[in-house]
Amino acid sequence: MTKLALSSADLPVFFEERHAALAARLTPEALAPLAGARDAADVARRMGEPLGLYAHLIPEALGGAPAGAGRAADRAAIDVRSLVLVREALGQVSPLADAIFAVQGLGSYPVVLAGSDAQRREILPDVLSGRRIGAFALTEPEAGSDVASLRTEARREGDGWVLDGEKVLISNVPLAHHLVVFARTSAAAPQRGGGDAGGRAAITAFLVDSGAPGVSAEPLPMSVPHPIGRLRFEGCRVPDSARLGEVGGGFKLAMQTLDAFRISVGAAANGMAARALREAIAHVTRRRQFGAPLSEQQMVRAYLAEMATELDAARLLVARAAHKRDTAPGEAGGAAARVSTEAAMAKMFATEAAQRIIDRAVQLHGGMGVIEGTEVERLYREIRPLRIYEGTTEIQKLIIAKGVLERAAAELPADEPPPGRAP
Ligand code: COS
Repeated sequence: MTKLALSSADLPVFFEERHAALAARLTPEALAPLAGARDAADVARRMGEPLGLYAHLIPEALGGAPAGAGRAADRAAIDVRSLVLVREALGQVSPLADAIFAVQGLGSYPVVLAGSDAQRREILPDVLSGRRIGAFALTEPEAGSDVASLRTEARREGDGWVLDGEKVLISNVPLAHHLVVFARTSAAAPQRGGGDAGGRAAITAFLVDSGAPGVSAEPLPMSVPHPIGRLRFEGCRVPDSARLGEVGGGFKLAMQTLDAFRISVGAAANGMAARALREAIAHVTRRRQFGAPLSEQQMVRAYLAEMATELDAARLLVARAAHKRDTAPGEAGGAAARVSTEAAMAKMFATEAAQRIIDRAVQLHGGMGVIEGTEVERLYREIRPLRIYEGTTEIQKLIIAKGVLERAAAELPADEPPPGRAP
């Protein structure tokens, strides 16, 4: 492999010179130590040093990469287009590295966004170097898509909090040094669908050491190499200074984090799809059947046409969402613009398209496509979790529909009835 397929080359309108410089550093040779590696701890360390990839998760003021002109006032500025390029590259070279990188982001961005100066200084320089790995402990056995119904409890006791509950399907658990834990801080009972003081408004985030007394972890085996596990909190005592942001601010913090990182899930899917397309092209041009290379067959060409078009459409949606997130005027105080709808479109379309593209690549390989260890067989297993994690395709559809309806309502003249309603 001489070059990786990265969007900054094909879609320069969405990217800047510094992105081209980053893309030039993301070569197969530079990332070769990650390719095929199965030791998650080693992969996690290497992405810190020597590769320096975690710099794209940390604001420039704390030693991270610059987020571009006009973002100086935003103390939480990270550049989502850089995340897109890194994850497109990792998706092509090592989906294991990609997953660890993404969760390092989920486990540190809440600190970037809402951490006190002390928390930021304690955590982020070590995240940057890879000496510290983070995890994002949101999902529970009874609260996956329905975040607002989570049950892990944080009880006020003295000048601190006591955490009790269980988290499951938490990536990076076997490696993580710190956990961003979302817990219920109100006495009100959780309610399905949240939406009131018993749901969203009762959730608070905490920064918890994975080795703290009262925390236990258990790995869960997955169908692909991926560090993931279960966490139990039993009388886990933390000081109030472990709180991340406001009491009751946890739901919004989780959503803000997911908004930024969902775009990059689409990018990882595009990387895996690009790799599958390349493998498929190599195979059909080499493999001869009926006296000619497979690539001479019209049906094979139709597959290639669909795969390439879907991949380009996905890359456009991802680049659009990332560009808007990085450049659109945000909230007062310089915070990034909200791009929930565009992020959900990018995540949903790219992951679904990648699944179809990789499935076609398997089909084009014939029987070899299902032999364990071939590239397309591995990609077929690696792509599957992306349609689920950081919000399922079905949840993305809810977010998109809500955004579209809100936009339509906002554009209506005041005296017109909402769409679908009789005057
Ligand atoms: N930035 C800032 N605020 C946000 C936000 C964002 N990106 N997203 C939501 N909010 C705010 C909303 O503005 C709203 O606040 P107000 O009540 O003050 O208006 C509040 O949060 C609730 O938002 P929303 O109405 O969209 O929430 P819903 O309860 O309707 O839907 C879903 C929530 C289902 C979309 C959410 O629970 C979700 O994303 N679930 C999937 C969770 C997930 O991805 N899990 C994987 C875990 S990580 S592997």
